[in-house]
Amino acid sequence: MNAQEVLNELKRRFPNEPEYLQAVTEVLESIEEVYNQYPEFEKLNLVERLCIPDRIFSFRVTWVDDRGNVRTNMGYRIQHSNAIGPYKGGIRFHASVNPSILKFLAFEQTFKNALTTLPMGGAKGGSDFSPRGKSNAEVMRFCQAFVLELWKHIGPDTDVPAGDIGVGGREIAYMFGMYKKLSKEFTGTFTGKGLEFGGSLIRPEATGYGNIYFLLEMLKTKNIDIKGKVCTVSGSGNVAQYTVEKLIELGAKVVTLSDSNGYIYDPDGIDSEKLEYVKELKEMYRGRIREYAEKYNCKYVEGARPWGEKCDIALPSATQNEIGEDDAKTLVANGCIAVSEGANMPSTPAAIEVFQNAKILYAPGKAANAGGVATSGLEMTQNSVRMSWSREEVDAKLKDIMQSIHAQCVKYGAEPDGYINYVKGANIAGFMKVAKTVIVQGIL
Ligand code: NDP
Ligand code: 2IT
Repeated sequence: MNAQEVLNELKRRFPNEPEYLQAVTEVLESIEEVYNQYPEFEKLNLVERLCIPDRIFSFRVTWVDDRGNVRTNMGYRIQHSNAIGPYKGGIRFHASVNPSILKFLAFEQTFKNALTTLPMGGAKGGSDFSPRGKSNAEVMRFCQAFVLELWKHIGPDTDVPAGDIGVGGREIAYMFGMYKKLSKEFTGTFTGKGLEFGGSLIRPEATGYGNIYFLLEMLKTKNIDIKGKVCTVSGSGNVAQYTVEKLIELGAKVVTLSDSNGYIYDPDGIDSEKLEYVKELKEMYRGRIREYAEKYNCKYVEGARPWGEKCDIALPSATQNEIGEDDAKTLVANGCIAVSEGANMPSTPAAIEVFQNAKILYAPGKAANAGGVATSGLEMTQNSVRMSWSREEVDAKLKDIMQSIHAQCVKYGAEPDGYINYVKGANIAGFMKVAKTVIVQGIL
């Protein structure tokens, strides 16, 4: 089967998995040209083998809420590929989690991890449990119940989970604690751990910082200075916060943040003091972004995303499909020159087409947000040698990795007119690395 036939077959077999099919379609369309140059791929059925995960675990998670009621949620771990290293990828806790979303994330993770230059396979897991509105004790009991099932399938050289939406330092610590108790071993099986028990400096910052390091590389290709640029950021969680932190440091002006209820617009720009408030609001009080607008007396728009606000650079950092075709048209019409994705697959295929047709700088998540998992890889290395590197060392390595990912995108994505198609570049570089490895390891 050629790439198009495989895609049709996947559509027939998994009709109820739109996010998975969306991610697969994007990759297969952009590798088709290269794929056709390798006739041996077809006989080996390589595309199908790379699109279907190695295995999927699903299980019931049973826990007790604060009122003594017994509750259930679904738990999942999708191990997509361990061709180039142990399975590696985050855990998402959000009411919307389902197999299609986790399959798209595990698939993307495999090629993203290949781009990092570090030896990591791809995986993703999670639950339809939402930590929002739950007490600390409830979150702890849920995390423990989740790991009671998950622990059998993970390990420092098998599969190493980390955070994602709804899973930050608090959840990782609870999961790590339970894993340690069950396995009777203190290992680096989770990344994003607290600094006191094996975590790496810069891991919390890494996805946001990495996205800006990637953005700087893109801007450099056009000799554009980031200083003074107006930026819109969506989300207000881990990725959004450290994206804003780096932008402030570099002299850019961030005017928006959001959560699932709405967005704030602060025309004066979010400064360091306001950002500290956001971090406290989100991490300690677990409040809503609306409260920012009340405190700083600025605009709050309920039920909307920030893409209608005029900006030079947009940094989607919340969730998948948060920029639709109309949003993309508005961004371009308002003079946006660059979109760099902190979130995974935040732009719909139609939105990506708008950005590329307008020839603006556009970086897909699997390239731009790879700094998070790359620094997880650095955490694994530090755990293996039982050492901790300094902030400067980790930050320098993160910068190097983001520059290397950018170079791979340019190598495989530069078009005859000079426009860099980062989607094509990232997909070809990631896919070819995994594909060649799968071939030499035999039919498995
Ligand atoms: P957090 O849980 O810390 O923050 C998520 C933010 O996005 C919150 O503000 C949340 O609002 C908002 N959000 C979540 N779901 C939705 C939704 N359905 N609609 C609108 N807003 C939503 O997660 P992260 O910052 O870690 O993750 C953000 C994105 O970055 C995700 O796409 C994730 O996959 C990706 N990513 C994360 C990495 C990491 O290291 N953490 C690495 C690479 C990518 P609310 O509080 O209302 O839910
Ligand atoms: O989407 C991602 O790359 C992450 N959520 C981070 C995964 C990791 O293993 O650090």
